[in-house]
Amino acid sequence: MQIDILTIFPEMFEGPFNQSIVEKAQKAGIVRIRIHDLRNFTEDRHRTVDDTPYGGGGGMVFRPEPLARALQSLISAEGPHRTIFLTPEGRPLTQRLTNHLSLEPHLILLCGHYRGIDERIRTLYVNEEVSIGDYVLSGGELPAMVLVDAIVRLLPGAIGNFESAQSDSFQEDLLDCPWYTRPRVFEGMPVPDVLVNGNHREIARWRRRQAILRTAERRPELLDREALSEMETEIPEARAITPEAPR
Ligand code: 9D3
Repeated sequence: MQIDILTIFPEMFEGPFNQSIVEKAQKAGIVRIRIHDLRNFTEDRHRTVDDTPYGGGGGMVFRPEPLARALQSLISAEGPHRTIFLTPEGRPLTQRLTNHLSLEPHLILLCGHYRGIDERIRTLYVNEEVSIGDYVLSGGELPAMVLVDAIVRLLPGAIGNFESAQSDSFQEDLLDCPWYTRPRVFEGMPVPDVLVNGNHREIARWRRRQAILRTAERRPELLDREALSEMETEIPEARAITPEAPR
């Protein structure tokens, strides 16, 4: 997969992409990530990326020409691409969207800013608008890093054991169960007996039950009909927590 990121703050990306899974995936040739400074696509002496909005109003707006020049240079003749604009007005990022995007051969990420961008760039060049949640950040750079991290770990070979990415929390709409390691008793708190008894069928049942209970308590909206019917038959406590039939 090829990922191109267009930003006015290229230095922000130096840390996160040179650590852990994303770094290893790049070294293994699973993904190629390139960061591009929007200012390199300006043609004036002051490398101006923004201008005042038509019709007045407070802020500034990214000029269309440097954006178009940059995006055109990133669109490759070889294969298809998808241009994603990170903006608070985008569709909320979910695991489902991440899964779809991980199948794309070439993503171009455009980082938004409080300044906004000329609407014609959205119409002419942007295929998808994505937000990472309903809170205000100072730019689309951190959201772009979040999106890249979520996608790259799904690419075949990026995680030693691909099974672990597939069975993750949210992949199946359930929160994770509690986990324990040694010592057997920590600050007076013992590890649940079921986990040390060695009955693996019983352990699997306990973990599933804990995951359902925790989901019912913390994120009842995640429980689908299937989990609900399992709760109703096996775990009446969870039924009491869940307020309404979800979805
Ligand atoms: C006046 C409306 N503001 C939106 C709430 C303007 C505005 C503020 C901050 C527009 C953009 C930004 C910077 N944020 C992003 O570019 C951004 C973002 C975010 O703030 N939250 C969640 N996801 C994203 S993706 C890009």
